[in-house]
Amino acid sequence: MTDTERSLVIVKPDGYARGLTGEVLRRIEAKGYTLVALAVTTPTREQLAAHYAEHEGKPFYEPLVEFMSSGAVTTAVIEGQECIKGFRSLAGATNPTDAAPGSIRGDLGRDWGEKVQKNIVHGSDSPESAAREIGIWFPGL
Ligand code: D4T
Repeated sequence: MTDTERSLVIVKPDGYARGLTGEVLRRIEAKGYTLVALAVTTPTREQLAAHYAEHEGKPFYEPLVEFMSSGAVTTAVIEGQECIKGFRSLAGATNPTDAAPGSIRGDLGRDWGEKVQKNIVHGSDSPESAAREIGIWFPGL
């Protein structure tokens, strides 16, 4: 059996405000992943600067930080074999217009014509990102 893996999931301010936290968590649990940690918080700019360091300087960076700090989010750590890849598959493509039906973004998201894509969820993209991101949002874990 391969080692179990953890991923950091965020239900972004658009998803939280639309009452979609339960739906996202339902899909994670229905897939079979385990919820290891769960919190509701309003992200600080410091947390977001650390989380999105790779995007600093890109045209969508400021709108992204503005959007992500605009309200409450749900943060979660999930666990299971290959859950990083598995959750990104559940989430669908970054652009909700392109995201396949059946995925979170494909079923529940759309383009709102804004400078940043409000795409409901974030999921870590590698084991290294997951470890770094879990340290930002759940320093006690
Ligand atoms: P996250 O990181 O939120 O799970 O999204 P992705 O992994 O799917 O996408 P990302 O890191 O490349 O982008 C982070 C965040 O920025 C928004 N974004 C991204 C945007 O508004 N316009 C863009 O062109 C890109 C690439 C959406 C997600």
